[in-house]
Amino acid sequence: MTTQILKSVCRSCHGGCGVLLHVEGERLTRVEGDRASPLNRGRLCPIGSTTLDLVYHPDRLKYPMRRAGKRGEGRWQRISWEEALDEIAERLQTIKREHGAEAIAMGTGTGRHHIRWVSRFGHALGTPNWCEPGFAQCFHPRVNTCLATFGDFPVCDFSGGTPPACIIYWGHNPLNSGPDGETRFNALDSLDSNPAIIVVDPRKTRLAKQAKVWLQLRPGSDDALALAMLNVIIEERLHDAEFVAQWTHGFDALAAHVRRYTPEWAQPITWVPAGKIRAAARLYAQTRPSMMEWGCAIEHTPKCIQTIRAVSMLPAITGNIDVPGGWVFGMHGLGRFPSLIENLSPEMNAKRLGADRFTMLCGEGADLPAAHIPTLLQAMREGVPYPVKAFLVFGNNTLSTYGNSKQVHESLLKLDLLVAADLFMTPTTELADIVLPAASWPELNQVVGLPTVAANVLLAQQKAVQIGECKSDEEIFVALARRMNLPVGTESVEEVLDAQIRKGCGLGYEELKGLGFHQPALRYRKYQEGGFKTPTGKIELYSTKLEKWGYAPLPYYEEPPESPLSSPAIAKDFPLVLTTGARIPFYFNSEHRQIAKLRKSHPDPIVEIHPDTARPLGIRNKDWVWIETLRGKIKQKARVTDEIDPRVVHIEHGWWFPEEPGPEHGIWKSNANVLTSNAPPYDPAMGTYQLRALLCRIARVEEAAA
Ligand SMILES: Nc1nc2c(c(=O)[nH]1)N[C@H]1C(S)=C(S)[C@@H](COP(=O)(O)OP(=O)(O)OC[C@H]3O[C@@H](n4cnc5c(=O)[nH]c(N)nc54)[C@H](O)[C@@H]3O)O[C@H]1N2
Ligand SMILES: Nc1nc2c(c(=O)[nH]1)N[C@H]1C(S)=C(S)[C@@H](COP(=O)(O)OP(=O)(O)OC[C@H]3O[C@@H](n4cnc5c(=O)[nH]c(N)nc54)[C@H](O)[C@@H]3O)O[C@H]1N2
Ligand code: SF4
Ligand SMILES: [Mo]
Repeated sequence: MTTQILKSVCRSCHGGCGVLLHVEGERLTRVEGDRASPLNRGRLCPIGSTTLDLVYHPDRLKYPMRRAGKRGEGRWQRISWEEALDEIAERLQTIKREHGAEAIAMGTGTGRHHIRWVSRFGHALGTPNWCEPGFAQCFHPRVNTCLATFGDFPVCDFSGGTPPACIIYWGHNPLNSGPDGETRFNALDSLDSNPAIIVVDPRKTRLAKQAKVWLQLRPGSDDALALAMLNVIIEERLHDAEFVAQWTHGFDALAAHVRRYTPEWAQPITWVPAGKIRAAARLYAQTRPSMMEWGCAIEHTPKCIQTIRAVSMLPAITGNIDVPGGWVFGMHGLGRFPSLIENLSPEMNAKRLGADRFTMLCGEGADLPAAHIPTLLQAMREGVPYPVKAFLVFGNNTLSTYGNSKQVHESLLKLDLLVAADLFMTPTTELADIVLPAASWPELNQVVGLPTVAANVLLAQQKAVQIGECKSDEEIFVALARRMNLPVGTESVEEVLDAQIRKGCGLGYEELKGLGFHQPALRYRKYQEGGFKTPTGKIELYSTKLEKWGYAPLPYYEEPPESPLSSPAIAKDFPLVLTTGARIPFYFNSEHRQIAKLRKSHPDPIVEIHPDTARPLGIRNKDWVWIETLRGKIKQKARVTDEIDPRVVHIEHGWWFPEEPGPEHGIWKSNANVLTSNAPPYDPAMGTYQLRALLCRIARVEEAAA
């Protein structure tokens, strides 16, 4: 049989690695890294390498199903797509008629191929309520903050050929996780030129071991640390005075503001010695060009917008902006996605849950406004401020990755209609009324511009195989929009893709498919052509936008609500600082536990504990350990290691056990979000809740219970 080879792009994480899909007849036989791709040069990570095991996994959902017994009873009836779409369309029309379109909410997961299609369908339907667990907690706080500060979203210049002299990794471990919308291979290759490394991380990661300066901070104190570094750079006049004078707004106000935030002030807050803070600030400011690699760790505490603002000012005042080997703005090679938000009236936009408070998540300050999850869950549970009756989840294991899983469970049970599209049965799809079988990435057509927002490289994804009756999420939305006779959102998927790339770079989808990828030449110092896209035309150290929206125009320090400093009474019973969710190279968030080869490499959830903390509690390496917070208790397996501060424990997130019986599949055993809270206070602008830097206590699990 002849083998056909299709160029495509892996999307098992946020994506990016170029691949060659080998197809024999109807079957995908090999997934090979594409050596021509600038994002991976032929390499694939463990997850990408097991794509065939994902596509052909025996547990894949292959046809639509309707719940046969009570909700969550685990009894299902196979139905046709016709029946599934008819039933969903009819039930949505009824809810819309009786409660208004806003009573229907859409949900999805992080940065997937179809993420923008979820909000597009919601907007076509007329509802402003769509959400994603990362929108207030991951990446989008950085995007929206940078849009306010810089007028665009900066990314690391991995592709321009100028190596960085210094890289600072702030709460980010791209060797395990891959930066958002880039690939880990570029991050790995950037180490080849032997840059000076600074790491800000409570755990001694591989990068921390290689670092010139490792700042082992207390989780949740990133704002204090960033402010102290700004203090040192400005007080010692290590900033780029010329760039600052010409291209920033509010430097004098910032300088006066950070004078109080000395390294000596920061030491007891951050647990980092003042001398180390000074050393890091000096090294960073004096070694140029330098890259800032930052991650979601700074977005998992309330008040994240001000933390991000403070961290982002380090590259700004040192002039590492839009320069070779530094932070650069993108070429935006992909046109704007047609979100159809214009289909919502101003009144409907104002009804978005959270829009009354969180301008940078739900309103004018958001690149793409989304609903505030805790407010949405409350609307499901209590009908306040108005009822939400239906939730359509396309690619998110809600019980696993939203904060406060027990409350999420309670909220989902109150719905009239829960529809879930996924690759597999999960503890969340088990609660649905209708389950839809989604196509995985080699089964669908798409385009992607990476890094996300910047779109310096455009890649085409193409359908290589058909599995069962699976449909791509995009196709499901088009089919539903047509069935419901919606006024917009009914064009074919390929029409939308084609128009979007044509707008960005002039190529059509078919042409891009043939090329595999397209990389427009990167230009630097683009701000010289017309300033920064902010109200003042400069980088706004003092933010006129935040001020206008009623938020602090200069960054400040504030303790997370649950911490040894802010809640010493809780700390008496829960003395350890808990951080969660450092990424695992073998899994993407809650996924892939059913892929045998990956599971073999990382069979159990791991809690990291320092030997001095473990010993008095009788905890040895590989013991199962209870981890308990005010919200609840779970168990994970101990890794006793001096690579973590004795006052901190780290647990993994995303754990459930596909091999255990449904409907729960062990979701309550080791799930980090049994321990987290989604209660206020929230970030005033973004509505962010606290997923990390909480308080906990630990105990050995006795043999019988293990
Ligand atoms: N293989 C794989 N890749 C992934 C993912 C995955 O699940 N698996 N998930 C994707 C997603 S959704 C995201 S958002 C990114 C996340 O990717 P990253 O941003 O890299 O996130 P983490 O690895 O969680 O965080 C990096 C480091 O932050 C440290 N850290 C923990 N708490 C704090 C703190 O309070 N302050 C600071 N400064 N550091 C802290 C952790 O010890 C960890 O080493 O990765 C994406 N890529
Ligand atoms: N405690 C704690 N909680 C966290 C985090 C943390 O660090 N700590 N991290 C947070 C962050 S940064 C993020 S981004 C979120 C991640 O949260 P999500 O991105 O929502 O990740 P999952 O919950 O794993 O949901 C992904 C689901 O999509 C399914 N899927 C995969 N591909 C497709 C597809 O093409 N179509 C469809 N329909 N389904 C598909 C998978 O099988 C899986 O069930 O978690 C957040 N939650
Ligand atoms: S890093 Fe992401 S895109 Fe690359 S092979 Fe792994 S899962 Fe696929
Ligand atoms: Mo994320």
